[in-house]
Amino acid sequence: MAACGIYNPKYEVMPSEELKELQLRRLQDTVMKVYYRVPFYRRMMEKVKTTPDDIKSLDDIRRLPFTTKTDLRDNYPFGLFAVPDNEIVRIHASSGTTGKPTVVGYTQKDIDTWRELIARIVTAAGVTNSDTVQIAFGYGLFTGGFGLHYGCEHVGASVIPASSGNTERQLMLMQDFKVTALVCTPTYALHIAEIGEEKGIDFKKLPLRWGLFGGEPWSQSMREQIEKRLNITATDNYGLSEIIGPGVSGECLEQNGLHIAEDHFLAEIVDPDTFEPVHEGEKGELVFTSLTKEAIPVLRYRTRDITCFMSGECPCGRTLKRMERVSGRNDDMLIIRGVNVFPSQIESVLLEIEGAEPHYTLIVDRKGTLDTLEVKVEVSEEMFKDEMKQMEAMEAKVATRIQSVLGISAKVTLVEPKTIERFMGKAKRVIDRRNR
Ligand code: DLL
Repeated sequence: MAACGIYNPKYEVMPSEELKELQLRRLQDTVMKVYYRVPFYRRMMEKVKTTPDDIKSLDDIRRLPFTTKTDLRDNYPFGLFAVPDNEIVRIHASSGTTGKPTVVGYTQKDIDTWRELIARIVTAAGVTNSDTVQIAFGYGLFTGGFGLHYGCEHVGASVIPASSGNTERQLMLMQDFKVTALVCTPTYALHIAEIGEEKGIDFKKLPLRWGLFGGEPWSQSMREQIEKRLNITATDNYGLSEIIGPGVSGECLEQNGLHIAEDHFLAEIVDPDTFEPVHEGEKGELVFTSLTKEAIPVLRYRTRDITCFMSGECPCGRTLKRMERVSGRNDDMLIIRGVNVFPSQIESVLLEIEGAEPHYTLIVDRKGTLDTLEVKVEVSEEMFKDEMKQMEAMEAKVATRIQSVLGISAKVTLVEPKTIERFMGKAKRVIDRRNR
């Protein structure tokens, strides 16, 4: 495995005691600011009878209230801002499925922090000033495009702000501009690979080496597919608008967990039912408190994302704690006949089966009182040309695997190649008809 550089060793390899002291100072400062500047937080803290003076150790974070997406929406658009309007230099928003978007603001210092955090993750993922980076995330209110853009420029890479969509043009740019790194959602990377293959592009002959993917959950098997088809090393990076955007955590070339920018964000993993911290190594909901943000600091923001902290040191030398890849969100988690199912678990099963393509839709419905799950999955061209008998055997095989791995029965329907919708950004793979 190629060794990756470390962008800011002072913080990325900071001894843990020193880091904790820094976090405590920054936490105290943040709590003080929100208490005096944001009426919402003042009220929330009064409710739980906590004042800034109560925060004497990092464990005292548990005395602070949680914040949720609903709180941000209720204070739409700028109610949680902690600085006067004239200090805001950028606004982004994340589109929700319903209603108003969640709005986030940045001061110049926030933008500088963000740029540095992206510089760290892209360096960790192999990108240097010799790279040409194609950013195929949407540029706009979504934090993906602009977020990655400035950080990649900051490390001195040549940045192509391709934005998402128009896949044929993406492929043209990739070839003509000798792109070495692709940045987008994993789903879009796969789509680019697919269209490229259709056009007869041999990715092995291109200088493309790195893929930096994030914005949605993806499985290890999906990573292997993308790496093979695009002939690259693919790393995962994670973030959310409410915290800063991308740059909250990212994998190094060890590809074994995402290092969290702990000097800027204090991470907790809690049991989503009791809100108590989970035991070491257990999965739970990721919660972040911002430590340096000026425009819109957040206390104990419930991300809804499910992961766990990883123990042990990373061979890359970074001391920043690692989290496992996010397996899904607890609000995306399907409960089918009482069994908790993450779409990513089904994806892993599908990708292990020869002939199944990584394009699928999960349809959940209810017949009487019984939940039903249908898995529609595309098959490869070769498989599709096979005899009916073989197709039936494959359907049975997929259903058996789902039953043995997840403990639920599913109706499996194989569909023709290229009939399931492709996505340029985040994929939507679940249709839940139960609550209509
Ligand atoms: O998706 C920020 C981002 C852009 C991250 C580009 C990485 C790359 P939002 O639109 O606010 O922000 O969506 C945040 O997306 O809570 C997760 O559920 C999901 N998510 C983001 N990155 C990952 C990832 C951006 N690497 C929500 N793995 C988060 C799994 C991810 N889920």
